[in-house]
Amino acid sequence: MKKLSILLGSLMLTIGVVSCEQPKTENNEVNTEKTVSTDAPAESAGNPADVKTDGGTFQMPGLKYGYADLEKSIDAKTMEVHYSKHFLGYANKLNEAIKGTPNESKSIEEIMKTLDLKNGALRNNGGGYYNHTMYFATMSPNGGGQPTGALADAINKDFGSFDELKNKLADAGAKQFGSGWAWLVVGKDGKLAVGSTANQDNPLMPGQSISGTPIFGIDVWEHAYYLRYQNKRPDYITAFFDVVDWNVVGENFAKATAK
Ligand code: MN3
Repeated sequence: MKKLSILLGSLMLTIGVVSCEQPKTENNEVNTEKTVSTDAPAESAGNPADVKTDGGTFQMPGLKYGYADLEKSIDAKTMEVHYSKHFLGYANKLNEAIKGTPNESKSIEEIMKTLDLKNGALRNNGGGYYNHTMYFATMSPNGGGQPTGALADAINKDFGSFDELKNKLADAGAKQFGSGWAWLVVGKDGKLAVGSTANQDNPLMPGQSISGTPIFGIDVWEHAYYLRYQNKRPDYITAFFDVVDWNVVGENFAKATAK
């Protein structure tokens, strides 16, 4: 009897361990594999070029790649929903928010710099438009690798190395509480700096903990990564570096430092 209860006890323990721990790791692994190998092609039916605003000052910028082309880091469905639903929503609501106001004739950068933080619609949707324009433009299927030229020199000077910059960006993204963005900016002093902002705020807006001209931003809202990475934001950030187009970031750097 004693033997039986010990046997039963250890059996229950085994079941307990299996049912508690296995799904965690297995689900994530299965999801990742599934997304990469089978789901993605069928889901990549949408065409970014078909995504248009309802009219107004600001339009969708388009993508230089298809939704499924960044599969190594981000699944097609996430890309499609992010661009054709979230980004489009910000663009339409931004156009609504500025209709009939002096902001209609301003650039998005000017709108950000002169923003009244109490204007919630303009703050969220103007920020959403500016941030996502930069985000989607700095990704490429041929991304990854390292920055070159003047940007690489500045990174080495201001951070010590490219790896150190990546660590700082990953840290800023991981530590941002709730939804937000991790940024690489050129500060007023001409130096590169890393920080984060909440929601759709950005370093062009007044009153942020990091100030300057953004040249690169990582969207750390769950909608940017949840399908594949679930709660593992740091894994998404690590994978994101494999699709960063450092040439575009380099162009942003050149513009930001040209004045
Ligand atoms: Mn987003």
